[in-house]
Amino acid sequence: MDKQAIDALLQKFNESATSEGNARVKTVVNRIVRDLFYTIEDLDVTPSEFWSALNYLAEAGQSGELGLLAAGLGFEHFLDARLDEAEASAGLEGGTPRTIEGPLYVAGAPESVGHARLDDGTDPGQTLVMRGRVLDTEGKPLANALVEVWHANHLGNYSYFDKSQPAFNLRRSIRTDEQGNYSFRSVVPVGYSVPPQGKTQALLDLLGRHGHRPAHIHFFVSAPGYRKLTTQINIDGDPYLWDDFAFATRDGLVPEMRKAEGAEGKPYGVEGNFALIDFDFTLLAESTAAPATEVDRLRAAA
Ligand code: MBD
Ligand code: FE
Repeated sequence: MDKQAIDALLQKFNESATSEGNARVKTVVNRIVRDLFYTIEDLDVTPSEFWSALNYLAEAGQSGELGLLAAGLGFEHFLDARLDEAEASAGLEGGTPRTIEGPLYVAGAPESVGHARLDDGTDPGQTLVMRGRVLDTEGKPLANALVEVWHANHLGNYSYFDKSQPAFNLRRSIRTDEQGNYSFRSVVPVGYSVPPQGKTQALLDLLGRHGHRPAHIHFFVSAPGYRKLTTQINIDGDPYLWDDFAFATRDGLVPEMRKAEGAEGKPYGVEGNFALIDFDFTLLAESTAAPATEVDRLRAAA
């Protein structure tokens, strides 16, 4: 079938509408269906291939892996790249780079002011202290900003999704103090890998790709009057640092991790050697000239 014939067929389908519906949904769905019809035509997709794809999506949904798939196919990074572009066009510059949220945030983590300990002392990972300030683009510290942090344990697993970990292990919400400072004590995370027997890995295999992420720490940083920042920092030296299956590593998000002595960390009660990361977050002032950075997305809450 040529494209004109496909368009004529779709035109007839669309004429079957008997009520107004939703204009935005109609525009987007009609476009996607048309593009998929073209794809089926151009690539001569067989009926069996079509049903296999549909079944694949159904199974990925049933096993809760669609968020993982969105990251692995680069959709999440693409949405970031578009937000970056929109901000640049609006002249919004100088903030900490954003990078993807991923599917493993859990709302409701314990909140504290200034400092938090994220681990409960049972995780055998190397002790980590991370600290810094939340700033505006003029370098002015922002008091009472909220730093939400979450990361994997020494096995690359996240609490809540990994039921062997205590509730909110390695997840906290920290308010900056009067000087705009935050700090936390935790353990150095290890990179995540998609479930090896899952639907995401099955597709990655067919694409000749791996499902590994380099070790990273997630953040939401927010303050009234500023654009919410969704980002991550990476642990330098990870073999997958620039080979992330979710394409989230960015310049500016790989801080140095120093070896520090207990004395340097005394305020946090750390004995002996530990890893130390200094990292400031810079928030852009809120603006209506670019799309909102607060994203509606179904998230777990505990
Ligand atoms: C993660 O930890 C993650 O951050 C992403 C983006 C996907 C899967 C697991
Ligand atoms: Fe993650």
